Amino acid sequence: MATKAKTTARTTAKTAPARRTNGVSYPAASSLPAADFVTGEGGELHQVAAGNQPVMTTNHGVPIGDDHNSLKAGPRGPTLLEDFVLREKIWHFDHERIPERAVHARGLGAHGRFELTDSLADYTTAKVLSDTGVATPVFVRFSTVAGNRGSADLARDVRGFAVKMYTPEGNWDIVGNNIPVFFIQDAIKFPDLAHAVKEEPDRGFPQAASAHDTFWDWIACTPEAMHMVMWQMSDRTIPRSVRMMQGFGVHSFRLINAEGASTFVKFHWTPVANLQSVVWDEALKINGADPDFHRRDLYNAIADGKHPQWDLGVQLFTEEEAAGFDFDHLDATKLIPEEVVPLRTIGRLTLDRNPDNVFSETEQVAFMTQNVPPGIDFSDDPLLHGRNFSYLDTQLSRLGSTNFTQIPINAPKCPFANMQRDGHMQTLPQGTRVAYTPSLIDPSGPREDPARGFRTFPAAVEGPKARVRSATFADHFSQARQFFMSQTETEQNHIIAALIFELSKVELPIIRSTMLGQLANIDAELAERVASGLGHRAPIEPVAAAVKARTDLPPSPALSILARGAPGLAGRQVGLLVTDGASSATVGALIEAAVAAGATPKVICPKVGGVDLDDGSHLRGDFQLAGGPSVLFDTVAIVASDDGTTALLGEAAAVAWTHSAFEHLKVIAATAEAQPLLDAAGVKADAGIVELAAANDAAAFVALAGEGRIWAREPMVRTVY
Ligand code: HDD
Repeated sequence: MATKAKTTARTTAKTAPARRTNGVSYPAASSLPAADFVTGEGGELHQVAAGNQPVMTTNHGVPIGDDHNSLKAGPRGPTLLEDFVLREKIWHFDHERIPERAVHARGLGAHGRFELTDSLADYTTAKVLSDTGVATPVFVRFSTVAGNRGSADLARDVRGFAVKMYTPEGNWDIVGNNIPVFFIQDAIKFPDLAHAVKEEPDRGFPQAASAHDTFWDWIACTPEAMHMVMWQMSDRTIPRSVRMMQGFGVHSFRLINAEGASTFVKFHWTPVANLQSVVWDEALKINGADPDFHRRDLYNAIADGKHPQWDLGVQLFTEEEAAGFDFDHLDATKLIPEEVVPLRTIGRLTLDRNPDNVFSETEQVAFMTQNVPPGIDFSDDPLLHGRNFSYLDTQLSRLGSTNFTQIPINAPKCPFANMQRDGHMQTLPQGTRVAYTPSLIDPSGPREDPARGFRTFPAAVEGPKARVRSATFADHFSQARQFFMSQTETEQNHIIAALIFELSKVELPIIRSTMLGQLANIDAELAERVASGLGHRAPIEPVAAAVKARTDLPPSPALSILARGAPGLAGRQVGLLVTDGASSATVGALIEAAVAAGATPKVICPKVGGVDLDDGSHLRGDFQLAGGPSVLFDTVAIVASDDGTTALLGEAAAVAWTHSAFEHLKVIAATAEAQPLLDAAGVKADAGIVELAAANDAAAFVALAGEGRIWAREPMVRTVY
C-alpha cells in the first residue's frame, strides 16, 4: 500500500440531490464523500477503510490488506497457491448458486402481515384463524412454474402464490396457485407434468413456454388436465401484475374446533386491486421490453407505499354437504363454485416490505404444504398427500441441510424446541446433556403437550390397499365446459386464440388432432373454432371420454375476470409521451388527474434528459422512447407540439408505440397536434380515443381508462376465430 499514490477520485458537488430507493438513500454520483481512494501501481483504484467503516476480513476474521490483486511472484509473475485470500473469495463465489427449484424457479417475494377480521373460533382452535386484532407476520413468494430462474415474467403460465404465516403455533404455509384447480388428480403424475412442460431435454428449449410438442403431447393424453387447461389458456395466466391476481389453496383442508369437530375448508385470496390481465401480444412484447415486469412492479409498488392487499375468503362445508356435490371435492381438478358454497371473507393480507436480500429470503424460503398449526388438518386429497411428502424432501436437495428451518426466513417466530440434534450447519445451542425423552436427569427439557399439540382428526378409514383412482374422479369435462361457458365473449375469444397459438407451435399433427378431439369433449363449437384458426381441415374425432360433459351446469360469473367489473386505475401506470414544445398545462392536468386516480404517471421523451415545454419549463423524462414502449403502461397519452410530432413521425419507435397502444386496446388520449402520428400508426377513432382539447379532458381520459380496455376494438385489430 505504501507505494500507492493517494488520489481523491471524485470531488463533491454540494447541490447534487441524494437518490432514494425503498427507504435507503445513496449519495448522488457527483457527491461521493471524499473517501480515501488509492491508486495502485497498475492504475487500479482501491477504496481503503479510512473513517469508521468496518475493516474487510476473510470469513475467518483475518483483515484483508488488498482486495484487488492476487498474490504473485513478482509484478508479472505467476500467482501463488498460498494466497488464501484469493482462494476463499473465489471458492465462495464458485458455490454461490444453489439448485433452483425444479418447478417455480422464478419467483418474487415480499413481507407483510395478515389481519383476521372475522373469527373462525367456532370452527378451529388455530389462533391465526380465531384471534382477531392480531397481525400475523407473513412472507409471500409469487412465481411462474415452467421457466428457469432467469426466464421472463410474462410467460403464459400458472402463477404460484405461496404464503408463509408465522403464527404463534408454528408456521402455516398455504402453497397455492392463482388457479383454483390443478392439472392432475394424483401426485404420482407430477413428475410427468413437470417433464412435459419444461424445456425438451434433447434440445434445451423452449424456455418458460407450454407452446411445444411435449407439453401438448402429454396434455392430449391426459383428460383429467382439461379443466386446468381451460384456465391455463385464459387470461389468468398473463396477469397484469401479481398484485392483480387471485390465489387459491386448491385442496380441501379441514378445520378442527375445540370439541374436535371437523369442517372442510377451501382458501381463496382476492386482490383488493381487482383482477386484471394483459393481452397476449402485449405479454410477448413485455417479455422483451422488461423481462422483470412483475418483480419491478411489486417492488416499486411496495417501495412507493402502495401496499398490495388481498382478502382471505373461506368456503366452509361439512362432510354431509360434500356428499351432495355433483363432483368429489377430494379431486383437485374440481372447484366448488362460489354460487354453491359462498365465500366468507375473514381477513386481509397486506404486503408492505420488500426483502432486504432476495437470495436470503425469496430464494431460500422453503414452503411446505404440511406446515399447518393445530386446528388445521388435511383432507384425503391424493394430490395433497403426495405434496406433503415432496416439499420436505425437496428442501434438503435445495438448501443442503436438515437445518434449513434455522435460516431466518424459514424459522418460526414462536418458541420452538425438540430433541433433534446436529446435522449440517447446525447453529442452535445444543448444550444440554440430555437429548432424548423421557429423562430423570433433566426434567426441564421440551415435552409433549397433549392438550395444545397437533392432533390429527380421527377420520375413519377402511378399504383394500390398491392402486386405484376413485370412480368419483372420472368426470373430466363438465367443469372444463362450465368454466368456458362462464367467460364473457371476449374471454372465450382469448381462450380460443391461446389454443390456436399454442397448438400452432406443435409440430406433430397427431398431437394437434388428438387435442382437438379432447376439446370436442368440452364443447364442439370450441373445438371447431380452434380447428378453423389452425387451418385444420380433417374432421374432428372426439377422444373417448369416460364421462361425457354435462351441459346443464349453470355458468359461474365468479370465474370470469371481466364479469368482476372495471379494474380502476389505482396502482396502475399512465404513460405520457411528451415532445419539446408540448403544452405544459395539458401535461400538468394529466399528471394531476393520474395521481388523483391513484395511478403513477410516467413521462416518455425522445431523450431521457427530458423536454422543454411551451411555457419554457423543463420536464424530466422517466424513459427514453425506445426504452419505454407503450406495453409498459396501462393507458397512454400523447402530448406533442407540431414540430415534436413531425420529429416523432421519423421515429419507428414512436409509430410502434402508438400502434401498440391501439392494438392492445388501450384508452389513448392525444393533443390535436399529435393527429399525424395517430394516422401514421393506423389509429382509428373509437370510444377509447380521447382528444385533449378542453381543460377537463385529462380527467375524463383518466376516468375512461379506469374502465379498462376497449374490448369492442379487438375484432378490428385481430381475427376472431
Ligand atoms: Fe408444487 C413448488 C404450488 C402440486 C412439488 N408448488 C411449488 C410452489 C408452489 C406450488 C406455489 C413454489 C413455492 C415457492 O414459492 O417456493 N404445487 C403447487 C400447487 C399444486 C402443486 C398449487 C397443486 C395443487 N407440487 C405439486 C405436486 C408436487 C409438487 C403434486 C409433487 C408431488 N412443488 C413441488 C416441489 C416444489 C414445488 C418440487 C419445487 C420447490 C419447492 O417445492 O419448494 O416440491
